[in-house]
Amino acid sequence: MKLHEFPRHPLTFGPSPLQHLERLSRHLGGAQVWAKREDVNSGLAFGGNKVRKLEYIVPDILASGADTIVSIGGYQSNHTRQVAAVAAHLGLKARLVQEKWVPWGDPTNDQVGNILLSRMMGADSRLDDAGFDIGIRDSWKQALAEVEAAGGTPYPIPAGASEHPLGGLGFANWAFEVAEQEKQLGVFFDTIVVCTVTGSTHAGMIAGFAALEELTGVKRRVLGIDASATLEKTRDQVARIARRTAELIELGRDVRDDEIQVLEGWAGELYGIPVDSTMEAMALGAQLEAMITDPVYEGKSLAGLIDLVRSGDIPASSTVLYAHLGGQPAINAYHALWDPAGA
Ligand code: 5PA
Repeated sequence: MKLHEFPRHPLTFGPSPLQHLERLSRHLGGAQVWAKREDVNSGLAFGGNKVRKLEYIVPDILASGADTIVSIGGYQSNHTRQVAAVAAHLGLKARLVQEKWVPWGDPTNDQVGNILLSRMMGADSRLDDAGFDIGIRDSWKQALAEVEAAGGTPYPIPAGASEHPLGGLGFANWAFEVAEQEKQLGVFFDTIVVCTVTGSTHAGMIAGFAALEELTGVKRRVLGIDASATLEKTRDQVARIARRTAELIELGRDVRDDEIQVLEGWAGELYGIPVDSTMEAMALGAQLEAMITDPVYEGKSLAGLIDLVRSGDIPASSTVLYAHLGGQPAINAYHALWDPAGA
């Protein structure tokens, strides 16, 4: 099937806004930097990148007759909050496994921000001690079995919806949305910068921009900035999902290796723990543009963009698009980073 033939259940306001980050661009003194704001893409509990992925998964959820969506993430998972939101919106239940993905000492880490929102929306959110891993987890399989044993009908959505067969479609479509907005605004983004962890956001973009390249002959760079700190797993997952999504939307050729670029250098040692470059990027975004980013994902990809522009790897002649994928609710669990009294 071609991409536009896949059923899509609308959960977003429409195309997400594009914003020219003029003060940040001037400060960096190189490429023109724009943002596409998935952090304000929906009215469902602050939106974010998972809402877009879920637009293509909801028709399958509804067709399955399930009454409970079962998913997984860290304590401060944005993904599980968006699953809880979509479940509430559809009148379904959500059973969420929240693992201890981040060794972060804040005593409210499992109480505020995303997890608070999920609970407020009625999700059955349960903590699990397991550490970070983007793969398929036993705790998630067990939650599925428990829902069934209790007489429910579960619908499984793995971490970040990435391993779901339809998980790449939302951001494949994002590429076409960008192309449409470029026409309206008279701009062209030769480079896209996106945070990547479970992989289907970046992978979907790779498939979508490859399909666009087939139609127009125009190439661009889609740079994934690793924020997993488990680089090889993320790289494998991005490549696999990009190829799977390309096949699904009938790209008609293989995805080339040069189209799959997951860059390292900004994740730090551990998923979920900010480093100096993350802190500087978050401060620049907030203080120059009032654009709020989080220390787990978007602060790290913004740090990547800033360095690539400063070093000229993204040249001054470029117009670069930063995909802001959301994630702000988690900052509540990281308040110590800005506490004047120190962490
Ligand atoms: C997440 C993911 P992918 O997982 O599709 O690579 O997206 C990375 C990403 N930015 C980027 C934000 C704000 C994100 O929330 N979050 C996960 C979560 O559980 O929230 C899937 C890890």
